[in-house]
Amino acid sequence: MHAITAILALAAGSVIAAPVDTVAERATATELNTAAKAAGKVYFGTAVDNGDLGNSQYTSEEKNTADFGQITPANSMKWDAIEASRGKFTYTQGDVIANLAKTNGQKLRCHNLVWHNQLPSWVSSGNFDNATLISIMKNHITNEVTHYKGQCYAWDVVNEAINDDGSGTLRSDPFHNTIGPAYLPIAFATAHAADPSAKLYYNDYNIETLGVKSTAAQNIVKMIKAYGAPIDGVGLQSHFVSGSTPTTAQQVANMNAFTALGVDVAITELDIRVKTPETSAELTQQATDYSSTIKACKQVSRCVGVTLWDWNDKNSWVPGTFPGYGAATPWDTNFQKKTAVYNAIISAWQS
Ligand code: 9MR
Repeated sequence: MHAITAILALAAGSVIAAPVDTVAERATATELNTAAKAAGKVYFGTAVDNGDLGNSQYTSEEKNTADFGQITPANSMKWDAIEASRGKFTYTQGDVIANLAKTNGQKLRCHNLVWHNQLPSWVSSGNFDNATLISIMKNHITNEVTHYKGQCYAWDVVNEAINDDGSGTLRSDPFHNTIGPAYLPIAFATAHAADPSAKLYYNDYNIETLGVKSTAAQNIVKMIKAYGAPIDGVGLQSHFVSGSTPTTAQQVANMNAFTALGVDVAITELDIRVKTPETSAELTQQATDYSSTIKACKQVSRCVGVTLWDWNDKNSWVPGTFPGYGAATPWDTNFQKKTAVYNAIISAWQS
């Protein structure tokens, strides 16, 4: 009991509840989400993919809210899953993840509404004119955001709109090619109208340090606001490579450039891949790299939380996309915690 409380309790001749002792609370916050919250964050979370839910080892950890206070559907809320053919909306798989969040008491980051990838061919090859594509995009957003109204802490409204070739230009995709850059503010305004209380994010990769692509993302924030549309945050995906992960200071400087524009930031898809088969030296480096990123979020008050993409190496997208790399998450392929990585994350929240 707190010393002063003990004295008061003695004086009153009865035991009264101890006040919250922040120092003690921090010391006992030894899981990923409890530690993040003790550090003042809204959540620590993970991507969850529908195809992985058949495994009981997966589901028992996925719903462990001490580690994961937030989940993001890895695939089942994307355009190809929701509106595979024009005007036909299918929410079955997305609802599975939304219901998991509800049942387990986890926040839901909804992902995503407008993206050049996982876009059905009726949209990507439709050759629609400007007015028609605007109406298709608005209809998709309105329908999906309305379906999940009240359930999404945040929506990734537009995903990966910027070219990854160092040019800082907007991608050549059906939305940009047909509607022009205005598709971004139109998408944000439409999402806001459908669920005014969801936080609306622009989400991208390779925007985690200052540079051409980060500047382009900052310009997107400015443009959306200049059009009079709302934007609440920027998602820094953070798909990193161990040994070349940006330093805490680099990530903090970058986060500050976004928050100076009046938006939150979140680390939305964190994983740190290593060359496989991984050595213990590489795993030690990986623990340091996880720590650098968590410390950056800790230091920036408007960094609201961190999401892993995914939480274990068995279900991670990395080996399938980057041959020769893997082991990118804090749990191994047998769902065993990598203690060094896990503890590095906790210590970083407590630093
Ligand atoms: O994790 C997702 C994987 O299962 C899909 O095959 C892939 C297809 O594009 O998308 C993955 O998630 C991506 C996310 O939606 C956006 N940022 C990059 C992620 C990894 O590719």
